[in-house]
Amino acid sequence: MQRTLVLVKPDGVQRGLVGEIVRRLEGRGLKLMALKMMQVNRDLAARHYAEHQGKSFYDGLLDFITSGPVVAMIWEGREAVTVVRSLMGSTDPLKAAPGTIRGDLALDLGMNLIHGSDSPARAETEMALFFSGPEIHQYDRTADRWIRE
Ligand code: D4T
Repeated sequence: MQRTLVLVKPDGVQRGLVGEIVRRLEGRGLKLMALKMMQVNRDLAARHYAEHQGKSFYDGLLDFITSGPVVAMIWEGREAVTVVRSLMGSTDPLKAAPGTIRGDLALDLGMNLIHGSDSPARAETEMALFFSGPEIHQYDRTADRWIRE
């Protein structure tokens, strides 16, 4: 079963949207495997956003993601990477469809509430950046027989 890393970014924590975002992911049927609130330091931010190094928005992006606590999560489910990305909506909230997290709750590219891994390979890298093995929970969820055929 596929897993993906999700971050509620500092704007989502400050705006009290952690519960709303978790509710949407849980409601879809995704399974929560790990969750913690944490402060992202500059080193972790640089490793997480390494692909953007050198771009015009890179420094601001690091300032933003380190500006307050985030809530980091691992979610599991069929095609979890794609499912989470579709629930998030487009990177630019102005282009995100209504019904998506960004399309319903955000306005600005630099304050887009949520991160989700953009490929299964990135998900593996990012999960290892944010979580150690014992923080990831293995458990049976009784509702799964009503979610998965
Ligand atoms: P993240 O990585 O935060 O989940 O966002 P996305 O996967 O949807 O988008 P991304 O990696 O292309 O961008 C990372 C992050 O940078 C901000 N950003 C992006 C920005 O401030 N200005 C820009 O021009 C772009 C492209 C928003 C998300």
